[in-house]
Amino acid sequence: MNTEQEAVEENIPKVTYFDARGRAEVIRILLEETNTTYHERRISIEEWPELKSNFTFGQLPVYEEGSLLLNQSNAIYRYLGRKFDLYGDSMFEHVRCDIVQETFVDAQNTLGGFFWNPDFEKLRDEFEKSELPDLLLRMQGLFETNSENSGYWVGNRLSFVDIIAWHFLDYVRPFSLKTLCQFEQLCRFKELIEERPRISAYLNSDRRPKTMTVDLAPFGGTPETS
Ligand SMILES: N[C@@H](CCC(=O)N[C@@H](CS)C(=O)NCC(=O)O)C(=O)O
Repeated sequence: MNTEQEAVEENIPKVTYFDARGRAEVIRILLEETNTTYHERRISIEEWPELKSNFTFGQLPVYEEGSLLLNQSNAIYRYLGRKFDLYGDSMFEHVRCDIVQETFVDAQNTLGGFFWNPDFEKLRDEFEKSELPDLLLRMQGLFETNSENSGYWVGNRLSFVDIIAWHFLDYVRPFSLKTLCQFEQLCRFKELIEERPRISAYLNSDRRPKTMTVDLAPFGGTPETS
């Protein structure tokens, strides 16, 4: 095992986040898929208040690679997309990656906001019946506009936004599998990603955090909801 100093010298990526999947999970999966050695620092909720001020933005995730230190999860995802050539093959595919990413930022904010809503239990039936199917229908509509019809969101090969899309769908799964299953194309896509050998190995490993969110969230912080 490399020491932290050796990791910096060797430019080994280091991901700092809480002990949950959350916004770091796309980063972890991109590193796993590309067979990249990486280190993690997982901060507990108890130790966070004391450590928060050590981080420039006071928030996580933080991604380090040698002297590079990056904040803002979506910028980190784009960086990894460029670094690993997972950002489409043309100008058009590049902007389609951006569109898909932005769409999932909106969707993730909606779903994440709902999972953290103190009135979650009061609102869950209505959300499941109307808002969630509307959201997934719009997603499936966007998925269908990939002219390559390849099973991926952009062009005919994997891009970083496939991992973002997968992560969102995997966030929906414990909340309402039955709603997700109504969207056959999205479910087929989800399986396609899960069948990739390195991703499958990661998903079934102890490396994967056990829960979607930290246990402060009304939904998502327990193994039963993950
Ligand atoms: N726009 C930022 C938001 C980061 C963010 O909200 N991080 C949360 C965890 S998901 C956090 O650090 N919360 C602890 C805090 O704000 O004290 C990003 O996408 O990275």
